[in-house]
Amino acid sequence: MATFVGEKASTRISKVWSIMNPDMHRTFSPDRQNSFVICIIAGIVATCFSLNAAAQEFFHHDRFLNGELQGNWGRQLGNGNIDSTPGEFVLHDPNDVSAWWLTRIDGERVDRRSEWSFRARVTLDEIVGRDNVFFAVGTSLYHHAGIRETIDGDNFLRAGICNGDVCETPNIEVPYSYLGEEVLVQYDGFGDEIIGTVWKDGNSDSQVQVEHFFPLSDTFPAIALANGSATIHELWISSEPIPISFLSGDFDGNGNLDAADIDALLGAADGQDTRFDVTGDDVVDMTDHRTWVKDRKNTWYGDANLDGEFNSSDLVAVFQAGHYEDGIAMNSGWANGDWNGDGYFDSGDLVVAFQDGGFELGQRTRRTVAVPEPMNSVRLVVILGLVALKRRRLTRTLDVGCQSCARACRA
Ligand SMILES: [Ca+2]
Ligand SMILES: [Ca+2]
Ligand SMILES: [Ca+2]
Ligand SMILES: [Ca+2]
Repeated sequence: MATFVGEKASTRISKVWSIMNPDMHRTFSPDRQNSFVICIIAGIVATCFSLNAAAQEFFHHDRFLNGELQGNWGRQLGNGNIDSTPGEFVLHDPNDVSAWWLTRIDGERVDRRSEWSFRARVTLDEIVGRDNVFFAVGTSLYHHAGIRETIDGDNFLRAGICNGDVCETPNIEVPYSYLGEEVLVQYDGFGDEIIGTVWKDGNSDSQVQVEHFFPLSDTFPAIALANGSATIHELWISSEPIPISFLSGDFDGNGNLDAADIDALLGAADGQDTRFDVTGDDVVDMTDHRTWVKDRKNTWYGDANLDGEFNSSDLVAVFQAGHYEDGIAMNSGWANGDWNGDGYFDSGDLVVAFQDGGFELGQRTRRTVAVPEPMNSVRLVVILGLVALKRRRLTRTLDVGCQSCARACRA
């Protein structure tokens, strides 16, 4: 069998082989050389795939709906225990500190990384052992962000690095108690910086943040608890920064419930990314879409500009955007008329919007009563008739037409 390595290379490989296999160097045949080269190439390919896999984004979100963490906390430090029930993941360590490292998720190995973003919605339940209880999220090398409450009622947030009992970390006071109160704690370790944040859901005034500069090492995500018990209600672990928002449903964390958020939710529908599960049933579907519109944003179908009202301005905006029956697949979002979430703007969206009954009713309140169906139908027929005229100065016609329609319907 012909070899496909040159003589010099063959000599070098023989030397490497003899170093690796001292008992076999005398029987190093050309076939073995080929096998060895194939192994090296296979190794390089495997390494490339491995590096590629390591480069992929990691994201995990868990609400413990089945009473368990969706994964395996592969290693534990300390003698604390986990006592979870559906929807809650309870950590308990009465006398010392315990840490749990996430090394596998659903049977898949978690790659070590230096950069992690980690959030927990947590309640510190009680101080048991010493004069304080401490809960932290971070990594198994003890880069962390943690909250601590003392028995005297002093409350602290810290972010940094601990090595054994020695911690290098800023520790700042937080002006509210954690005990019995649900808070969100976030660890962001990126570059050489660790940022810790704590806040109460929906309350931007409650945010406290601290940062610490320290070189980060490759390691696993981890959670830790000392001297008491804590309930984790929800966990997010990501290799990309998790945007902090005080609004539920503000998926991009820009501080507004906007069209980008509802379009992102729609993009995630029927998928596994439960970041977009606003109803909390671990499924992302059109119920989440509706809940976002009606409960989170508290508005009407048809409110294209999301100012809280559905009126002629919205219709003018969507027809100006020019997506109405444009025949282009899946190019429409909320702002340009796709209100039923099928990716198109067509009469189906107008039907959904007018059936919702908010046209020219102003801001929706929780007690707003939808307009009786016959009146909506009249409006819808008028609007669809106007749409049929769309090629003749459509937007101006619509603006005038919608106002006329509303006057007619009120009369
Ligand atoms: Ca947003
Ligand atoms: Ca859902
Ligand atoms: Ca509007
Ligand atoms: Ca649509």
